[in-house]
Amino acid sequence: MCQTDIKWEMEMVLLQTSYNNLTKERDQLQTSYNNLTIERDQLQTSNINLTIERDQLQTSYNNLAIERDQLQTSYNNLTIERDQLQTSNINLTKERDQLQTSYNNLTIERDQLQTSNINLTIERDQLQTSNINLTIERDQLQTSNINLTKERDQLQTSYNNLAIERDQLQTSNINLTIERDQLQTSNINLTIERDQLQTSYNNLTIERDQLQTSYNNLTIERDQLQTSNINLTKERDQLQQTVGDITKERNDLQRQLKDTEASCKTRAEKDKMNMLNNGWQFFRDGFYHISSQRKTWQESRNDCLQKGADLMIINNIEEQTFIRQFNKYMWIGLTDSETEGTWKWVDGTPMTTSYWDSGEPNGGSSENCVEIKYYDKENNWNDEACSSSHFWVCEKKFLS
Ligand code: MMA
Ligand code: CA
Repeated sequence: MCQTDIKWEMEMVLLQTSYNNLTKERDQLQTSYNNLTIERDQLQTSNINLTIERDQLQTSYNNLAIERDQLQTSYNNLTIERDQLQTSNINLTKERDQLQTSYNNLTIERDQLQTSNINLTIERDQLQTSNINLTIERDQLQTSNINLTKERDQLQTSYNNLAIERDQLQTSNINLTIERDQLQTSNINLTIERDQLQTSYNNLTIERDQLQTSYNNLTIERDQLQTSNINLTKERDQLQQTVGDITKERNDLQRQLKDTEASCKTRAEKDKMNMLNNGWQFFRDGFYHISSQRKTWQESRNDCLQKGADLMIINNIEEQTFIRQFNKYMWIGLTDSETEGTWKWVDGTPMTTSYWDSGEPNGGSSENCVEIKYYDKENNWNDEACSSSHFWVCEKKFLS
């Protein structure tokens, strides 16, 4: 072969190779063109969607701006309202506190009135009972008095009638005596003039007989009156006897009442002696018992209650001075367990007079019970944890 042919053939191979490469490149470009076309279409679609979304967001932004302005206005109004409510809340709180104070005072007053009402009711009931008994006795005495008055009046009337009758009989007796004397005189004359005056004498005899009859009748009547007088006198005496018996009965009952009262007093004295023998101390109107063991406040109180007493209540300087002389730390009946800071005695009354040691009470809610502590000082109360153990003092009022 000649050299020209070889050269041409090599060029052909080179061309073929370059043609193949170009074809590949074109195919790749074609593929990348297709991909870009797809991408462009997708971007166009996504551009359209974003435009729509942006418009919607613009609208919603405008609406939110309007809403925000409205909320700002309403926020301002609410702020004003809140300030007004705060002011009114402060005033109401003040008012409520004043009402609470006045409510507490009224509750205390009501409790005191209830106690005094109960005592008065008991006293009134006793007075009513004694009034009823006295009314019954008075009514019985009035009835017996009325009956006796009636009987006395009847006896007085019958006595007056008898006196009148007696006076009439005396008058008639005097008259008869005068008549008899005249008859005697006339008889003397008649004896002299007997024959002539026989007729007249007979008449006088008849008249005298009639007078005799009437005199006899009056005598019978008088005897009957005397009998009835005797009977009435007997009846009156029996009634007087009955009145005497009833009076005696009443006096016996009065005596029995006095004896019963005296025996009650003696029993109270005996109770007092019993307590003194059982280790109680008597001071003024009460008995006091000091324990020889130590217990918690509640256990101490239970012991007093079981003895028919309670922990001691100190109402005045005399009691405070009395209890110091025993030289012991002792629980007394004072606590603020119910409401922190409100001290109450075990009978429910609030503490008004107090003898706190300096710096006391200092235990807040962890010290709610009170003990007598430094007995060498007049002011010696200390608030203490109720669960700690101490001696204690019971008090029982003496009802004489
Ligand atoms: C104890 C306790 C308190 C009291 C103080 C007083 C240390 O605590 O009894 O109740 O107040 O003593 O010093
Ligand atoms: Ca204390």
